[in-house]
Amino acid sequence: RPAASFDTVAARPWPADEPFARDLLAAFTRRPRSISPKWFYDAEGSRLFDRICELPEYYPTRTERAILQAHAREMADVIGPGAELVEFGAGSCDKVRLILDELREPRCFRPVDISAAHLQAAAAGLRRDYPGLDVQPLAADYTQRLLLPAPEPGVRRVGFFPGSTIGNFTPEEALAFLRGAAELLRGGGLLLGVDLVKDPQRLHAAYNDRQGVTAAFNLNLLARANRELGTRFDLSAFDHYAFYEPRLQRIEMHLVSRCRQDVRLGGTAVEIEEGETLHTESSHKYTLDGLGALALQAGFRPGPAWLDEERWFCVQWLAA
Ligand code: AVJ
Repeated sequence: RPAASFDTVAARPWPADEPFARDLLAAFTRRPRSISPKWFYDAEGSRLFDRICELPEYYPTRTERAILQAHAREMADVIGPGAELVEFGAGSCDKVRLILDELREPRCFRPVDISAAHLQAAAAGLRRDYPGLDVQPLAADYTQRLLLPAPEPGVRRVGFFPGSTIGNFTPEEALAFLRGAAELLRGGGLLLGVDLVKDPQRLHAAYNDRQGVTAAFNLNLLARANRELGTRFDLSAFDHYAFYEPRLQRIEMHLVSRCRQDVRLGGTAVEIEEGETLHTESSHKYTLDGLGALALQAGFRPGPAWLDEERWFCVQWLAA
């Protein structure tokens, strides 16, 4: 291969206006370096996340599903008849089906998700399988204030936020989110899925699976940048590193540089030292008491909590 071939490839123009480009540049120019985990989820990242959910070490998805399966009737009773259901970050809308199957005369279902394409497909599937249900998808970022029409008089609005997605928020962000949700859901409530504090070894294993799927998921952030932004990250120059920090009750995921390296982000040259990290995700774990206190502070009244036998995961009802 002629040595010139590399240099004659015209560099792709840096898409400076794209939100991912802006966030990635900001991530590499602040200290400590960190980026929002929302950028994991392109098509490839979503596929890898689906594989994570099937891993033997990754207990949250199957544990929450078992809790929903075992207690959906009781949950539907707490929600009550004729409710409007709003799911935050609905994705493929598969968990909510366990609730919908037991819910009496739901008035309407509003799945909210940033990915419009994903949402339309999920809504079509729900309309097919629940012919009487009024499905009203909303393509929006649920961390911002949601603009929803006021429910008809007498209709209780109930939120569904499964998957311990709330764990991606810091406690301060979780409080802000819950305050907004309490306001939106006043008179109804929130059904919240939360991963619980447990043996650190178990937590560690869930984010360090033997097949390396979580590592691929983490590294996909840089692979995605290479695909979408034309960066030239060498994926073999970074290690996946995930650990539990008990004092902050959270898993931290990082990409650690294996060597000193220079990367170009458009017009900006970034120097990365050997051992330097990009913090890509935090996944906060809660105790039942900590969750209850946070919910109270946000203006909810904690009600029943459903747990698995091992007490690894919890689906908590919060009355608004
Ligand atoms: C989707 C945020 C709940 O934190 O466990 C899984 C994402 N990251 N493995 C989590 C994730 C690495 C997941 N959440």
